[in-house]
Amino acid sequence: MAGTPKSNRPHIAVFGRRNVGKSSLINAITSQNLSIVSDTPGTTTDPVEKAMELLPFGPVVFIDTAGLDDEGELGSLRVKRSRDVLRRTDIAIVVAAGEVGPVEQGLIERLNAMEIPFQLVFNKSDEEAFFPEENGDRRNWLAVSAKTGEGVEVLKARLIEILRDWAEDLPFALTAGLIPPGGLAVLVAPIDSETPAGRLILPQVQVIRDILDTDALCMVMKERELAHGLRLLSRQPDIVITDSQAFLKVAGDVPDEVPMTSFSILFARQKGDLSLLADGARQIDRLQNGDTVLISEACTHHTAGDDIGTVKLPRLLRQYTGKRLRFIHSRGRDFELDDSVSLVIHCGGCMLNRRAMVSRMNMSGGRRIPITNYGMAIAFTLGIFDRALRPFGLF
Ligand SMILES: Nc1nc2c(ncn2[C@@H]2O[C@H](COP(=O)(O)OP(=O)(O)OP(=O)(O)O)[C@@H](O)[C@H]2O)c(=O)[nH]1
Ligand SMILES: [Mg+2]
Repeated sequence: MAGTPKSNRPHIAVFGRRNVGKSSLINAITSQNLSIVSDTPGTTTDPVEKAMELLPFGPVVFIDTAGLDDEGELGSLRVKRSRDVLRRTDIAIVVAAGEVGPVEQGLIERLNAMEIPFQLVFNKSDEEAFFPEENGDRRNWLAVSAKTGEGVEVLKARLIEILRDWAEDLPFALTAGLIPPGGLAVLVAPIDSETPAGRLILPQVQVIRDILDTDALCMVMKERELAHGLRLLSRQPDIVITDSQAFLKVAGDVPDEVPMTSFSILFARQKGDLSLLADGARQIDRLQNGDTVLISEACTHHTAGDDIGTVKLPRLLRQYTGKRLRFIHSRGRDFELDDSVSLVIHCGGCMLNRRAMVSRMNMSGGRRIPITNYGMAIAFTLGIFDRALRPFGLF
């Protein structure tokens, strides 16, 4: 887990037709040979992600994509995968060479509709004359040559400007408003067969880092030591943050006046929209026999016996509702919705950037399908929903 997690880095994706020099341009910007380049159109077939430092800004992820004008059955699959990249794109680079036409126009319209900031780049300026006026407003296009390096420094400076704007819009810290400087948080991290050996999981690490950035203190313990740990303290903690799986035990051990919530609710607040996801959880009460629930997990870790998404959540929901429910699952980047789905339950999304999480919520909203997350669904079915949301003033 070295470096800034990918999900916290802005994602810069490069789009354009085949052979315009998208991969060459990424190599030129990063001064590395990250992507394969060739004069055969269709060299890049799948989106390729690379985490790197874009100095003087800092950590970013570059995404190289396949050409948007690819043809045939395989080609259109590639185009779809490139388009799917838009859902996690924070900043786009649109590359053209030779001419600007409907492909670029369509892309620009889509970027505008999705409110993704972008830079237009006219590549191969060493051999192609800058395109004529009738191709659109050329002032918006930056002429560069990935081959000679002409214009690349200007492009980098422009990207860094856009990145700085992006960083200003960043959502607040995970624990913002919950722990004052000098305050104390107690974190509950169960260790079971699902826990990776030798380390803590990413959400826990991120919350710890966040608390340290607040100049606050934190104590980390397993749920079994919680009651003992609280007795050792000379005062109550400002908040107890637990893994959702230990909710019930923790709610029992923590006095009612002490604020308590879960890691995944913190992520829901930072990456999405807490009240929208809370409304989604309330829809659990409306589920009927035969309804389909989509359980969506952003990471693709292998599933063990007592996996939360495939075993624990379905069990809790069936027990709570007493209904015959159908569960379907999506993993990793795949997130498709159809109208047969009555409720989406998403993981906390610690592996997704905010843009990706928001576009998933928008997709559900567009189809009027309620969406919630693991932590909220668990809290709801265990009857401690109100308590877990109380620290945020929602109850
Ligand atoms: N003259 C010139 N050639 C370039 C420039 N940039 C890229 N090329 C060449 O254009 C060809 C395509 O470059 P790529 O970087 O593979 O293009 P791409 O857009 O990634 O192509 P696909 O992955 O096939 O969609 C290669 O032969 C490059 O060497 C440039 O600025 N000037
Ligand atoms: Mg390529």
